[in-house]
Amino acid sequence: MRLLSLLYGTGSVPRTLITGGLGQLGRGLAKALRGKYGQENVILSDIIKCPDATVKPYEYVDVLDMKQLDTVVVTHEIDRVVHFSALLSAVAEKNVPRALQVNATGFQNIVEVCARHNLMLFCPSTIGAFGPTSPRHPTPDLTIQRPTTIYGVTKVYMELLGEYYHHKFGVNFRSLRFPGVISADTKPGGGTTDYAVHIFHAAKDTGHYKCFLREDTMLPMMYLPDTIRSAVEVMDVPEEKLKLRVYNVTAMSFTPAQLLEEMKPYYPNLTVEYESDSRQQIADTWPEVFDDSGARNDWGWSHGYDLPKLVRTMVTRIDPDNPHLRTL
Ligand code: AKB
Repeated sequence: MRLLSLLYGTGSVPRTLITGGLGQLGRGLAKALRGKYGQENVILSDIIKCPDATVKPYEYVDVLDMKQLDTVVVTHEIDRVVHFSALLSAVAEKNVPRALQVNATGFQNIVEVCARHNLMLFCPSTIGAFGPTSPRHPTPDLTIQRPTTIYGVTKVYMELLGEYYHHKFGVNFRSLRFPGVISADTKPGGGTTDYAVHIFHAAKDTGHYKCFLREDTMLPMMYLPDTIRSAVEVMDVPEEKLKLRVYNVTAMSFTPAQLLEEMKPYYPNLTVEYESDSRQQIADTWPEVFDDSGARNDWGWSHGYDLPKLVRTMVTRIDPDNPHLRTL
């Protein structure tokens, strides 16, 4: 805390505002940051009613309302913003105007507020920021980005606008391109990689899963605690180590068939039928293997969970009475 006080002023530590904080990533990141900086120094926010006291401090914040953003930043003396508000790939395709509002206008508002109040800004990007003309196996940090989804288009806009505000106005903008994020306690909200979470619940509840992607669809993935740690780490990287403002990060790549194979020892009777829908067209344009050597070399990123460890941990969290956990 003493070093933090030197950095952020006497007796103070960085105060963080998390937007879209009640989605898949917000609570986990808030917990990590609150452990590091103190409960009162991390403000979760979203546009739904505070669900319970454990998420507090909590504020209603609509990222489309500039005045409200200014007010919350000033009132809570915010130093950093983690901007999670966004529509994910599949839901964004179903409501393009809303995706443009939340993902593009919402980010414009946030980066402008960060410039105005001199705040650090972390905003995640995604494998979805690449498209059919990008190299897919592996996909490097710097390459062609011509996504064909509105989600991807708005995320490329976010990356470019963040970089522009960095060089034009000095905003300390940082971003990581996340792969599919697999979580046990929180659910993803309408993405193309969601099958890799749904299958664990279906395995426990019914023993059968209808997968909306083909069995050979390879996508990069990561377990939530690794995702959160990568965000915490990149916000702390000294400026001189950052060669990019936006880095790829990943942990593994697998197909639905490979995930099923890894789950079989825990669920020998699990059956999966494959019936691909519109999400298949999205997945077919995304990276299969993500090259995150930039993050590994420049600031020491390393993942903690590979596929076997991910599967065991998910089964332990979601289905703690699974009898095979004791013997495997
Ligand atoms: C999605 O599938 O839309 C997200 C992502 C990879 O960004 N999980």
